[in-house]
Order: sequence, then structure tokens, then C-alpha cells
Amino acid sequence: MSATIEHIESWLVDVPTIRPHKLSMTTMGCQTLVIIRITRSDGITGIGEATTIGGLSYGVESPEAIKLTIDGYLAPLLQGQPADNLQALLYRIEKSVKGNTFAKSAIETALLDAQGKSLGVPVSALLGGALQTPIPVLWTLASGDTAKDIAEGENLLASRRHQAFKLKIGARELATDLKHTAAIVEALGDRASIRVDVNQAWDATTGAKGCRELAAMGVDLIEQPVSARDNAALVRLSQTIETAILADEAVSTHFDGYQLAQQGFTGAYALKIAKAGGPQSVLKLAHVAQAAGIGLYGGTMLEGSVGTVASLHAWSTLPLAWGSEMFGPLLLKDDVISVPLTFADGHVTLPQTPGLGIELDEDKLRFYTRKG
Ligand code: MUC
Ligand code: MG
Repeated sequence: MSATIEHIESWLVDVPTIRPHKLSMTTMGCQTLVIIRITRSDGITGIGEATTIGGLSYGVESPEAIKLTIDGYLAPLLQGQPADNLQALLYRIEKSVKGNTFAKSAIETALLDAQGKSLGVPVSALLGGALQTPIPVLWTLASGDTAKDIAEGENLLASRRHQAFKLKIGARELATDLKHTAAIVEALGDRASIRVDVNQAWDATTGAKGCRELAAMGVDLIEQPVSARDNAALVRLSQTIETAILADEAVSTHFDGYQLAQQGFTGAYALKIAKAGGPQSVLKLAHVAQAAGIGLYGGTMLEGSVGTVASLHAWSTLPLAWGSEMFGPLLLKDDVISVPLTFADGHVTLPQTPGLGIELDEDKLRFYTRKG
């Protein structure tokens, strides 16, 4: 008899960041990981994780809501079901639960982990096979202070951990942000690729002026300069600015990706498992982008190691024109997996053992789990 899904546990795990991480809409001093574990009747377990950024300031699901959705809606749909048919399980969820892609992503990840362990293959093999295993990874300079960012970038170049940096701008006046970016391009731009993420902060007029100036100073990629509700402006920028435009908040699922491509967008999509509903679901968006001639970028919702590895398995199956930003675990003061990932030479390595290829550190999990 085939194994069934027995139970699903979930924890809110609060891990401090190594320094304040300043984005246009929030400053993070801590990241909440929603960690889950699925246990099957044959004893096989699968782990998953969901994160968002700054409570409800980035996405529409808070960590607390993600846990509630998993415990109250997704787990009951899975309990007692045959465990070995991933598509059947995901279809069952899709029929009954609208949206909630962050919560679904944790579940899809844990199901893939368990399935990989049961078949003795890594998740990347379940997704069709890896094209690349060390995956390029940049670092985000976001201390909020130009001199500190330059010093941080210098250290990372000297240790050879990263060769590309993303700057978080948009919280301040345009002129201040442009001065900040120009100083970093001037200091590090001959040795590193410099990109910016505006996180939707500019209106269409500021976006046009800001993007023209960023392109002129040699920025390599401009992420979500305008509101996710203003695709017309995003499309115009992608067609008129010489530097490539990266759509992030504007594209979550393959439906959004198809629509934006139809509207004439050129540039690249930031893929994120949380936005799409998991490591398998996000590949649908990647394939739509490929069909439309849009470049691929492995994006992060500042996941911890579990969500980062889940994403890496998906990214490994794709040609990533713009690399990835899967540095989340490095932004956190501690880790809840037993063997941390290896970051070196601008790349992160993908575990190769069955499933995700990682194990939870139970003591750390207990220590950082929110009490009460
Ligand atoms: C975002 O908007 O892309 C990714 C890297 C980072 O520093 O913030 C995230 C969110
Ligand atoms: Mg972004």
C-alpha cells in the first residue's frame, strides 16, 4: 500500500539579521521563517519554508497568516491522502484554495523534499535535472549608509564571496538616491556588476528620469522602478531605457508573466518561489518568460536556508541570464539547518543528496521558535 500523508507541523521562527536591512518600504532587523514538516505514514519527512518581508509591507500574506493558512486549510486537505503523487496533491490544493502562494510554496517544497527522499533523487532531478549546480549569487548592499555600503562591498570583493551587488533605493529623494548609487558605481563598478531595486517607489515621471540617469552612470539592471499596478509605465521603461528592467512585484505567477509579455515588456523577470507557489510552480513562469524572450533571474523573498535551497533546485534547471540573489541565509545571524550552504567565488553550491539535501537542526529550531 502506498504511503499517506500523516501530519503537518509548522513553526514561526524569528532569526535576527546581521545588520538592519533597509528597503524602500521597511527596515528589517529580524526575519520570520515559517518552517513546516510533513510526515508520511512510511516515516519519510519533508521540510519546507515560507518567508515574506517586513510583516505586510511587501506581500499580502503575513508570517502569522501563512501559518494559519497551512494549519487550518492546506494541512487538512493533505492529511490521509496518498503521498506519492505530487501533481494530484497540488491539484487538490489548487481547486480549494485561491491565492496564498507563500503558504502553498512551503507545502510544495515539503512535498518535493519528501518525494525526492522517497525516490532517492535530489529535488532538481524531480524538476527535470540541473543545468548548473554552483549558482551565481549577488549580495544586497542596504545598510542605508553610502560609506558603510562601500566598505561592505570592498570586504566582500576582497574575500571573493560576491562579484555583483544590488542596492536598495527608493526610500529617499531621487537626487539623494542617485548620488548614493553614483558613489557606489564609482567605488566598486569596475570590479562588480551594480544593480538597483527601487521596490515600486517611483511614479512614472520620476521613473523615467531616474532610470535614464541610472543607465547613464552604468547600472546594469533596474528592478521594479514603478508600482506593480502601473505595468504601462514598466513596459515603456523596458522599451526606452538602455539598461535592462527587471520586473519583480509586477510578476508573481505565469498568468502575470504572460500578461506583461503580451503588453510588450522586454527585460527580465525576478522569479520567486513565494510569489508563484513553490519550486515547481515557479518554473511555469520561467517557461512563459523563455517563450517571450524575457531573461530569467533567481529572486529571493529573503528566505532562510530551507527556502533558499528549494529555490536553488528550481534555478538549477534554468539558464539564468542575470544569475540569482539567493544570499538570504547570509543576512541572518544564525541558521536552522545542520550544515550551512557554501558561498564562495560569487556562487552558492546546491546540495546533491536526495530531496532538498538538508536537515533541520532541532535545537536551533526550538531556540528560535516564537513562544506563545
Ligand atoms: C526584493 O524586493 O527583491 C531581495 C533582495 C533583497 O535585498 O530584498 C529582496 C526583496
Ligand atoms: Mg525586488
